Amino acid sequence: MVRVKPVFGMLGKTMPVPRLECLYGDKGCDYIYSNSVFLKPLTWTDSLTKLRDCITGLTGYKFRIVIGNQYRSGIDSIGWHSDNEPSMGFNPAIASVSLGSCRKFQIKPISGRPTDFWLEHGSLLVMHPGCQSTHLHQLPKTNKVVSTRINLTFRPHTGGGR
Ligand SMILES: O=C(O)CCC(=O)C(=O)O
Repeated sequence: MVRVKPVFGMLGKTMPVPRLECLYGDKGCDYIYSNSVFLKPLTWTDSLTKLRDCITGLTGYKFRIVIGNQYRSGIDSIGWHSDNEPSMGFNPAIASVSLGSCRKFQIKPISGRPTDFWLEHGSLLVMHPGCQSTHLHQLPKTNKVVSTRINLTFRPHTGGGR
């Protein structure tokens, strides 16, 4: 996996993203999030293509990009957010595969209480259409000693607006 260490902008400041990221996908399926991090897709590898097609077979959802996140230790994380970037179209289905260390994943209604899931090696979590409009999710930091975890989120890409 090729990894980048992007920075994102908030309140006029730039800060490092607390994880490593990469994007694979169809040609031209560029991805931007938080109005500041720009990812250009690398060409699908054979393994990622097989995994994508297998998840499509299981779920019926089609995907054009996959974002890889590497959490190097418990300090790496992703804060509360929804995956609502316009490039994925309205109400995207997102399939998330976890590899490596088990980490806590939390999901909550926009103004509700979180539910915890422990995402084990080899698990598949599917966020169905609608989820990104009504819920937020995060992978919090942890004080526990954990080694590397890789997360792959398979996503649609419509190229533009809603
Ligand atoms: O690592 C995870 O399980 C969550 C990743 C995530 O929330 C995202 O890529 O938007």
